[in-house]
Parts: sequence; C-alpha cells; structure tokens
Amino acid sequence: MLRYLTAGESHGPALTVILDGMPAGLPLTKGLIADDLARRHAPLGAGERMSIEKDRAQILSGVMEGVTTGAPIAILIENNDHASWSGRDVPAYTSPRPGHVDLAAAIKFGYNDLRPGLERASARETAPRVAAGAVCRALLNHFGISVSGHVAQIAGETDPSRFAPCVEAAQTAGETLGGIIEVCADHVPVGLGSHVQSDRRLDARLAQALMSIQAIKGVEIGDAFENTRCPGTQAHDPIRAGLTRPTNRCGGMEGGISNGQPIVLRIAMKPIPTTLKPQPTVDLATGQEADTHYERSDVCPVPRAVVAAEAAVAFVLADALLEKLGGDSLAEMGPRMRQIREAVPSVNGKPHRFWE
Ligand code: EPS
Repeated sequence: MLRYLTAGESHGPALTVILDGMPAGLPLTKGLIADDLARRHAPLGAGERMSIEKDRAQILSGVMEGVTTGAPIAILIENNDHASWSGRDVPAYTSPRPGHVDLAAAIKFGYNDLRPGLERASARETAPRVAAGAVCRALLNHFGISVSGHVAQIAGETDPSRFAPCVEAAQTAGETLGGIIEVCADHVPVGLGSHVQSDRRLDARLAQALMSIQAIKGVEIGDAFENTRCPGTQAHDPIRAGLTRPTNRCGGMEGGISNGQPIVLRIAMKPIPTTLKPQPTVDLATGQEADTHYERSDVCPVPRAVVAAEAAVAFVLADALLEKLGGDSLAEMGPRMRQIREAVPSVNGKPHRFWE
C-alpha cells in the first residue's frame, strides 16, 4: 500500500524521499516534519557534521494547501556541507574500515576509491527516512496511534545520567559506542498484519524495517530474549475475563498480528566503525596492511537514531493500517476504523482512545 524510496549521498547536493500511497486529506505542515528532523540532531554523541547541517525539509509534491492529495509526496533536504566538498580535491579513500560497507561495496561494484560506497551507506540517509516517517506518524496520530522511542542503554549502561560521561570517555579514548533503543507503539488496533503469509507478518515487517537502519544489528520483539530462559507456561501472556492481558511479554503481536496491546521493540546498534583510534586493515591501493584512516564521525549515534527507529516503525504501522482500512482518503478510512475499534472495545480494561 505504502512505499518509499530515498536517493542522495551524504555530501551530495541533497537527499530526497518519495513516499507513495498516502491517502488524501491528511493535514501536513513543514513544522511536523521539522520537529522530527530536529530530534535527529540530538547533540549527545553527534559529530561536527551536525552543527553544519540544518536539515530543512522542502515538500515538493503531494501536498496542497497543507493537506495531502493522495499523490506521491516528494521531500528534499539539502546538504549544507556539499558546498565545502564540491570544489575540493578530495583524496582517494583506499583503507576499508572493518564493519563498514567500504570493502564489500568496493569488491561488489569494482570501486578503486571507497567514497561512492560510504557516501550512500552513510546514516545521513536517515534524514529523508525520518521526514517520510513524520508523514506516517501524522497518519497514525490522526487515528489515535502513537509511536515513541528512547535510549534504553549505551555501552551496557542503563542509567541515563551515565550516558553523557560514557560518551565523553569514549570520545577521549578515540572510540565509538553502540547501545539499545526501545520503541513503543500505543493504541494500535487489533488485527494489523497477518499470519497467513510470511511477508504479511507484522513482526517480520517491523524487524525488516528496523534492521535496515544503518548500524542496527539486532531486533527484539517484546521479551523475546528473556523468554528463552523461561518455560512455556511463564513466557506468554495469560488471557483473562474480558479479554484482558495482565502482561505483554509478546510485545503486542501474536502470530504476526497486532493484539491491541502496546507494540514493544528493542534494537541493538553496533558501535560505528569510524573510529579515531586506528583499526587494522589493508590499503587497497598497495595491498599492504595498514591502519584505518579517520576523517570525522559521530562518537555514539544511538540518541540520534531514536527518531529513525520511530520512523521505521511508523512506516510499517501506517502501511499495515492502510491495508486494514482500505480507502483513498481519511474520510473513507474513518468509519472503518471506528468499526474495528468498536469490535474490540477494550484491552486491559482501558477503553481505546478514539480519534477526534
Ligand atoms: C556518517 C558520518 C558522519 C555523520 C553522518 C553519518 O558524517 P561526516 O562523514 O560528514 O562527518 O555525521 O551523519 C550525518 C551526516 C547525518 O545527518 O546523520 C556515516 O559515515 O555514516
């Protein structure tokens, strides 16, 4: 139903996204997108580049007088840093970083200089994804569904007051840090996704979307890893009178279908491979062992990735919602949503919040 494609390089003139399949009638302002793009600039762990970029989204199509038309929505974000790279004699980059796309892309595409691979692989590409995610979030919010995320852990540290000292210490040591982000979607109606085909399972679709974010290496749904230690009678969520569920170990999905409880996901971000402290590699220009070469990078992109993770979840949920409700406009979707909410009036004894 819903699809998107991005284009653009980290230091090219601009990044763009085309989001296709949004229904007509959704109020959309530049401010909505700007708020999410601003959250991607979370200062903790960000490199120097973030003070250069302003990430202003220009909506080029699909929105007229502040309302979606049903046509593809194209959004453009210019790279301020492009100006300082375009006239410059940039030296060839030939020492691949372990863990980065550098080596695999060079072999796959036959690059002598690693820059084309790293330019497109850069997490700067999350900027247009976040812009598209903001549109998806607006659709979900219209139907009373919210998506929110937070940093759950940085380098094993779970106390938020320790995050900044951890990141500062890593910076001093020339290191980078990874961590865990938790994303939660509330008021998701029962019945998004389906068990009937592998590519319709909501859990699988969410995992794919989250794993596609740069440096994400693991996805957990509900208490999946903790549950591996429990016997079956303790790993699930009892069903009680009134169809209430006292626990949510399954993270809001059973059999690949949303069950009306909050959808809870955790993702693991690796420490990014661009480290000031050198790592062993081979210089592809000489074939000799060498140290990795450092230009600049983020120290810990985990805080900045929270909104990218929310965008991935918002995209999948918006897609699954459109599938469930059908319709080309919000006006057509509204009555169907009301019907679905009324069929299962409450979860955990709390009434569903209806859209206004
Ligand atoms: C990135 C390297 C850094 C990050 C960048 C992702 O950029 P630069 O190489 O220009 O210093 O800041 O992230 C962004 C620019 C962004 O907007 O998220 C990388 O190699 O992935």
